[in-house]
Amino acid sequence: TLDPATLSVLVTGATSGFGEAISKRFVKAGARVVGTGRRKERLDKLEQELGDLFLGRELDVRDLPATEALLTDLPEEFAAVDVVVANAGLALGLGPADEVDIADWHTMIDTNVTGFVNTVRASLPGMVKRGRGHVFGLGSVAGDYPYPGGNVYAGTKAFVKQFCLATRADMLGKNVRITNIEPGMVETEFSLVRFKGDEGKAENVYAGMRGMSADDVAETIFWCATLPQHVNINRLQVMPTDQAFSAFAVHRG
Ligand code: NDP
Ligand code: 8X3
Repeated sequence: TLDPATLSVLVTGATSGFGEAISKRFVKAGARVVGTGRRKERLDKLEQELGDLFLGRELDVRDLPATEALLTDLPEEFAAVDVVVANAGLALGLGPADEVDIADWHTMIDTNVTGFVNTVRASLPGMVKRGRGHVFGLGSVAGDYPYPGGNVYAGTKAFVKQFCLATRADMLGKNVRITNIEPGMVETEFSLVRFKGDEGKAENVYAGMRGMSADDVAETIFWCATLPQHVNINRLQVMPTDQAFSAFAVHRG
């Protein structure tokens, strides 16, 4: 397996949820981690908690020049990024497509699609040059199974999936691995963001079931990243045991 202590990792969206747990998991194993997000105070707190192996950088992934500058301006010990977890993303709303606010759709597309490809595009040339790399895209079961109210969020995650698979084809022969992680329900700030701060609605999503934790997702990614370099997990779908599939819906007039 790959020695995690040799890895330099970039995690977008490290201020909460998966990104925070992923940063902690890699630091615990001795990797160097650059964690990004818009909330600087949370990055400062993580720097204090995790010490010299963690570097926090304020970044809005929608800003391509800032993303490119981040990659080129890293201190030497963090600069040779060989694992990128393009995790920053969000859902906004769960309403039907004919009613929701189109501004929310644009924010999701700008973040989950444009911001996501900004991160990947800015990272790939260095990895290809160094002949070693691994990119993780945070897809979702929402990119595989349609559900009411998923509309644009689901569309962005289907994009992440197909982009990861197609980019994997581009990376053939370059020793750069690409993995699309597709989690089901995980209790993070995800639903709080989706329901715009409504704590009751957010808590209801996970009420009475055993959801997965951000640590479960972090462990999954850590496992994929530390497999021997000749092994590429293309897609990994992971759900809580208490979540499964449903039948087709039928409208009877
Ligand atoms: P959280 O809301 O807990 O974390 C989201 C992270 O994304 C935060 O760190 C936030 O940082 C960051 N982020 C959001 N917008 C931007 C932006 N414009 N620029 C930079 N960073 C941004 O949610 P999760 O940890 O659950 O979600 C992480 C990823 O996993 C998302 O892509 C989500 O779609 C996906 N996912 C989540 C699932 C779940 O059930 N929780 C299941 C499947 C996939 P900040 O606000 O500080 O910028
Ligand atoms: C988040 C998982 O099922 O809430 O991507 O869409 S779900």
